[in-house]
Amino acid sequence: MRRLDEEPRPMDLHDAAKLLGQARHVVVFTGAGISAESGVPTFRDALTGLWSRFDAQALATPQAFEEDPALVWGWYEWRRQLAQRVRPNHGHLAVARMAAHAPELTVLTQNVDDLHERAGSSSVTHLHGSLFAPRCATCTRAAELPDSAEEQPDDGRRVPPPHCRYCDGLIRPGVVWFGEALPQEALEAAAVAASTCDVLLTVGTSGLVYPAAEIPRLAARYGAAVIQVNPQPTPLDPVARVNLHGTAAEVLPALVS
Ligand code: BV8
Repeated sequence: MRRLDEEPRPMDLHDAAKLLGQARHVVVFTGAGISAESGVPTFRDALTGLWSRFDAQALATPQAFEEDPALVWGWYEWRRQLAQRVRPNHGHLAVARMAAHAPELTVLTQNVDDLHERAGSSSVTHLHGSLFAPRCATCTRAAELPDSAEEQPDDGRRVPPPHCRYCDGLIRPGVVWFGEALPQEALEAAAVAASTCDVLLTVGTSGLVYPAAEIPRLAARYGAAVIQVNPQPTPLDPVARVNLHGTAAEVLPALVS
């Protein structure tokens, strides 16, 4: 029996697995950290090597593309081809397995790679778009992906973006840049899922970028139990009922029987 003056035991892996096992509707909310163990640098580390002289937040903007389309397109081509070369890790695979256990499971990701889908997760909502959905910056029509067999854009190399076949505008990455609105449909689906789930598992996000960072807070306000998986503390720590300080590929498989 715990003495009254004893510190409450911090909730742990066992408590998290129990919450997930009893949940009717689980939302899994992921950030760049879930792809880190696949070899995809996290957003704040996405500027490795020659890109390290740039600031991700400055490069991921319409202004940067306006100013130097080849630099921005080269960065996204380098990231797209890196994402194509790596494989989903045990964290992505565990999320895909969770769907077999929870009566209802929604995957909301801030990531622009396709590793959740390649791990077998079926309905994935991309809040910040995708590296695999380029479109015309002028007429917004979808464009084909460049043929990856072409020379790999080296780290830090500028690559002039292709022109649109319909209006000759420039093709841009199909991601949401800073200062751009998130896709309305994705945001609404995320808000409905967060406000109706009973457990929200947030994995590998610094919880700094809005309005996506509001999702775990919304879930907690509607009474869901928030479980956080991140090796580092984040602003979401106080929102989480359980904080599991570990990596996605280590912790997530232990949460799925
Ligand atoms: C908008 C696509 C308005 C591009 C990205 C309040 C409300 C609304 C907006 C704002 C607001 N305050 C400020 C804003 C503006 C801005 C914003 O939030 N700025 C921040 C920096 C303060 N938001 C916007 O501009 C948004 N747009 O609001 O528009 C509007 C409305 C109507 C009409 C017009 C305009 C758009 C934001 C989307 C930007 N695009 N991505 C691309 O990828 O290049 S966001 C970018 O950061 C990433 O995609 C990622 O999604 C996001 C967050 O990063 P994380 O995923 O968290 O990754 P990060 O590197 O930060 O952290 C990794 C974490 O993983 C760490 O915690 C680490 O510890 C952990 N980790 C590491 N290894 C592991 C691990 N975890 C587990 N396992 C491991 N192995």
